Amino acid sequence: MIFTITLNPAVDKILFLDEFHRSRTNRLIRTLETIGGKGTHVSINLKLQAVQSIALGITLGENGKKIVKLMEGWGVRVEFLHYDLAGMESRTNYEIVENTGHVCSMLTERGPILPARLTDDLLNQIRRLLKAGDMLVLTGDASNIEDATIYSRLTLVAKELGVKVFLDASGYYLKEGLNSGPFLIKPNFEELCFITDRDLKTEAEIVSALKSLDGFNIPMIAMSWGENGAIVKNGRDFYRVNPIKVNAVNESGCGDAFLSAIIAGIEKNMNIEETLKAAAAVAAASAESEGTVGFDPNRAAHLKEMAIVVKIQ
Ligand code: TA6
Repeated sequence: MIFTITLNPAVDKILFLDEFHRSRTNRLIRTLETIGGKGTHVSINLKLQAVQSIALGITLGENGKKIVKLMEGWGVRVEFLHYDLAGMESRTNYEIVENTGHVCSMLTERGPILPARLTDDLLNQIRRLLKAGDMLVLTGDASNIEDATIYSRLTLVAKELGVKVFLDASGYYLKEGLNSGPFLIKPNFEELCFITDRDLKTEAEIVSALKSLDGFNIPMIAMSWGENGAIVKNGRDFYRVNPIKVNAVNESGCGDAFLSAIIAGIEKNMNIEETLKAAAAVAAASAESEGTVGFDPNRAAHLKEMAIVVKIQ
């Protein structure tokens, strides 16, 4: 079974307008409310690829109950730990989508800092639920957790149980997570520059930076590179995943979609080229949807025909 963990799930409020003007009243065209956070998105995107998963995480208050309802609305099995604690509500994130120039800007709340006993409960839950052969996806913001080693602790507990861990975090949470030896990490370009402390520019420099992480024994590293697609290390092999050009409406969430397709490919025992073509297609189809999550599976299947994956080493 695949489990996703969202330590800081959110409700996303998407605000559509023609063009954003600072220090003026901006009239919204319309708004859209959907599920936020990244583990939540991976579970939903897996569902759209006919792959079951169980969504874990911590929710708080009325907003937390709304998050669970939104997840169930997508038909995802949810086993969040929910708490009603005075003055504590799961966060709301805001995204401004400007039609002019097609710009998407995310404004994320930090949310309330979680008492340590809540993450202890989560650790006990995964000790109870996970077993050898399962996969665990750790992704998204964890700044609501004071312990910056939380992803390492979750990774070590899962590995002791014989579980494969997929880590998509940023900043210090990612750097700290390297030491626990996840099966896969998905840094974007800036995050790879940060964890390797290099000012990368070329594809060759990126491949060399990926090789410089060999000491952490991470079998797979998928570096998303925005409109340049992605560079993926799989064992000792390296692949360039070309982006598929589409009329993007909302690119937020494409990284979660890309990651979900890699996990779906591994779950379905697809070969690496087919898996990466599917990842490019699912990410592109996700960009065509107006929300921060979701895509048309038939459209993704069509786009996969156009996907180009090149083995570069
Ligand atoms: O990737 C898109 C998205 O998941 C949005 O839905 C928004 O909620 C945000 O990113 C959350 O990311 P964070 O890193 O804050 O967990």
